[in-house]
Amino acid sequence: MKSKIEKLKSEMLTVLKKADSHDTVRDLEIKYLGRKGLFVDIMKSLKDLSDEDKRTVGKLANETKTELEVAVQKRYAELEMAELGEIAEKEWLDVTVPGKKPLIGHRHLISKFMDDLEVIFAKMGFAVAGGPDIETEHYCFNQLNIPPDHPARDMQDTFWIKNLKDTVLRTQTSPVQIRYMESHEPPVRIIAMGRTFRKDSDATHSPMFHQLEGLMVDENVSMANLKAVMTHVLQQIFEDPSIKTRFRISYFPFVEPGMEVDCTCPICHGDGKISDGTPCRLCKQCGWLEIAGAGMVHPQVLENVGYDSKKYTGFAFGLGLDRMVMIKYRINHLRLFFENDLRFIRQF
Ligand code: FA5
Repeated sequence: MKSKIEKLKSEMLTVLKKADSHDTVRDLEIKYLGRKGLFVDIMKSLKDLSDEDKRTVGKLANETKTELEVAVQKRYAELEMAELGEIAEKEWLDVTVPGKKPLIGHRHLISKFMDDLEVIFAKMGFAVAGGPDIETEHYCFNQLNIPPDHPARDMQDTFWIKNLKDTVLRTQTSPVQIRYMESHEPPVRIIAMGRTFRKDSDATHSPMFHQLEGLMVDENVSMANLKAVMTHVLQQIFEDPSIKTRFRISYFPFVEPGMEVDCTCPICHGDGKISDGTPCRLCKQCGWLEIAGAGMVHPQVLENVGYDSKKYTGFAFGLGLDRMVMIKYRINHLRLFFENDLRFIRQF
């Protein structure tokens, strides 16, 4: 019996030494020392021995079992150390190497321009409102006096959403006027900025562009207020107090009268030529730049949202933001804004 114990011990120690993974050691532990293991078989057969042998052999068996248990734990520890050593070898790092500087991005020129506008308008008491890019025909056209058969719809040919009835990518920020007035009583003094979409594409027209809508409604709001606001805002945008504005009659179905707002060219200051006498290319020598659509809110639009058009009047305007950024930063093609060429973006 003693030799059986010794044999089992040396056999287990031999295989244990060769075990090279945690799982293999675990398998050996179960095979030899587990509840149904080979050692238990030996313990069971002790009962057939004489009392004297039971004592001596039993003692040997217990000692050997303890010895093997210790050997198993030692092997686990050895394997773990080896594994840690391997990780340390593979994954070492030199803490003295200078760190890598993360690339810090910045806001896109158009987003920055929008932030600046928000500040300019906030100083005049305008709050910021918003509306969805995907708009219903009801808000984008009908409520703005542009029914389905109106020719003004042709000027804003746009993208209709398949499978969503009467839904378009908004062609203008003007629907925010309606949404805001429907949920607020006058006085109203808001701007709304965001993406707008049309079926357009050339150097000064892109399928996606940005607009800023302005709306002020109260008792006694007049054209004089519109002129003052537009002039002040344009002087602030171009950081030039000598900028002048002019208002030319035009047509938008949701304002009456409607007009185009021009401002003096920030390069030639209205002269048509720059200081050395060369013709101004930005304004094509005319001295003026077309900047916005505007007008007094049509009484029908006020009635559409439940306002009393006898009591309240208002003005509205819509600025094309991309064009303004092009003028301010002398950028010659709209495409540059959306191509994501970092050489362009990092300049601003
Ligand atoms: C409008 O969109 C009216 N909603 C503006 C308005 C608001 C009038 C409130 C009256 C009262 P218009 O279609 O002219 O108007 O567009 C306004 C500006 O958007 C243009 O002056 C132009 O700067 C810009 N714009 C229009 N289409 C494009 C385009 N495809 N790409 C870039 N900018 C564009």
